[in-house]
Amino acid sequence: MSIVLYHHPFSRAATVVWMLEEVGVPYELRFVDLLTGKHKLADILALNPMGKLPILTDGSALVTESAAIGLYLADRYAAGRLAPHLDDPRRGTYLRWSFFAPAVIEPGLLAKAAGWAYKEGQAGWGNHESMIGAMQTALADGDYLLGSEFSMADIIFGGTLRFMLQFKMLEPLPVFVAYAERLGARPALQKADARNAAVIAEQGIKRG
Ligand SMILES: N[C@@H](CCC(=O)N[C@@H](CS)C(=O)NCC(=O)O)C(=O)O
Repeated sequence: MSIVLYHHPFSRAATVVWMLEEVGVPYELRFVDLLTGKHKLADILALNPMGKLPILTDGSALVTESAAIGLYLADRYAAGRLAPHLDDPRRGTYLRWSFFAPAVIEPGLLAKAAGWAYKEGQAGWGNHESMIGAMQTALADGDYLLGSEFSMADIIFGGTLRFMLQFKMLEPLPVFVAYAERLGARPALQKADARNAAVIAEQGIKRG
């Protein structure tokens, strides 16, 4: 099998399983035991010097960073379906919200939860209220970020939003909750949840 996902079900790799299920390509999951530090051993560091998951290999291609993995998979295997074509004007919106999740939502909500002191004009995530406002704007024009059409951007942005809601790091505004529920109803997400649950059972692991 050409696609290998280095995976642990309690990591962002769980969302990459959802990406792969939406894309619909065969893939192998290779379990890396984060709980016993296997991600800091030489074989993993050779793939990702950060010693972090997820890591995806596809033949000779190597991709780390969840958002980059999503964009890679959509361009490579689902162009025109999960990623607008390069000359499609919606490509700007697609990239905009795909980058917004790791660049703004993740650090912004972490900064708030941890009570970091920072200068709003210098931090790329700005202030909390403007971030929440931007997220509402992103979801204002339809069921998905591209309106009526689901795309990989919804997995990247929506996966982060769902995680942050689940761990109560994001206020449950009706627009966020409805979007999270819409995503939760997708068969590919349910298949991914089942696949992640099977690994949890197989490995006999529990959340700390
Ligand atoms: N920016 C990275 C973050 C990767 C990351 O922090 N992964 C966590 C699991 S979700 C990890 O491997 N943590 C183990 C560690 O850092 O020791 C991405 O989006 O893929």
